[in-house]
Amino acid sequence: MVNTRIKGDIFLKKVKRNNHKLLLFMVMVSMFVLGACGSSEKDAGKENETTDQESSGEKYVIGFSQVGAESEWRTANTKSIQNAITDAGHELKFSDAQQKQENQIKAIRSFIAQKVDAIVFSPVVETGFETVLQEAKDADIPVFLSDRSVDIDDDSLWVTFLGSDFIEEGEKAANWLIEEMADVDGDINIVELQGTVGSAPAIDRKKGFEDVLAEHSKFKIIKSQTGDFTRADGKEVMEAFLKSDGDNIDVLYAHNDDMAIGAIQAIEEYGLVPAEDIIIIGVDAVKGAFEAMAAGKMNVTVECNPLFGPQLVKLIEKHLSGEDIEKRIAVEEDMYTMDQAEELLPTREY
Ligand code: GYE
Repeated sequence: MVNTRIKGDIFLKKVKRNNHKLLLFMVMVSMFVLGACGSSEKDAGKENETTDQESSGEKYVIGFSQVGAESEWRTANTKSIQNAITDAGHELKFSDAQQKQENQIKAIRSFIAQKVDAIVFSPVVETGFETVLQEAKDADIPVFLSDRSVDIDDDSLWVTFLGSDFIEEGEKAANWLIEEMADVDGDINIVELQGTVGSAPAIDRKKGFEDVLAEHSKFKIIKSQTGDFTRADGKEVMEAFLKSDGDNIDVLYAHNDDMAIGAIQAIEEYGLVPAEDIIIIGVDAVKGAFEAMAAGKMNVTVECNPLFGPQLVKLIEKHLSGEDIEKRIAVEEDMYTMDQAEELLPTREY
């Protein structure tokens, strides 16, 4: 039987499982439409608007150790932070770690040796940075954790962590799926593409998703493997999933949109219809996901806003001019479904 999509909020989708064919109507949830503007660069800096006047006007040297260039999200985040630093008149020392921890440790040591005024650090993984962060502290150089956090007990090793709540993102993905599948009886088989092993977003997006689904026994995660947050790996791992589980897969949960987009290609090459035969859930809400959703190939993406450069720079200026700032600052986020994609695509900033 061929699936039929009805334009508008309601569409018909077929879910295949254990040789049974089930039909279900799904009401696309429009409550997520609220406040799409939460992701704008302007909003990201809103919290600290008043500090504009308070800022001492001093110029600082800021070292920025970035994870890499693995995704659309990362590219947008790098630009946002670089521009915010230089636009404010500060000097930027930038290092791309190419997703390798040892490169980050070297970069931070080099920033310390150069006696920068502050270090911005997006840790590729959560563990193994105690020693180098202690070295920064001993040298009296404040460290600002950006985007990803570390799993270290001594929180005096950094000033603040500015980034998203990844557990909440995983929970949002699971809650959307529960609602979407409310009328389906029987097992729903999920494959999961994890982000970089040991990274905060991979650990937390997995946990948030699993914890919510644990209360609903029909959801089964039948395969879960890393795709390292890249399109190429997302495609390759999805190919392997399809090879072993083919027509049994009902849902793909990808920890970022790039992996989802790579997987969509694998699904099409395998001869299945993405977003119909297999429901596709991504995270980030990058333009590529909006394009895939507008083309009817992806169902939903949970927003993770990378445009917090201005907010971060204000925090650095505040701290260096002696003001107190909170230890944890979250970025506000939303989520978007296929039916919103065409309308919102032109307004997306990343
Ligand atoms: O979701 C992914 C990127 O740390 C939030 O890293 C970030 C994640 C983002 O590679 O696309």
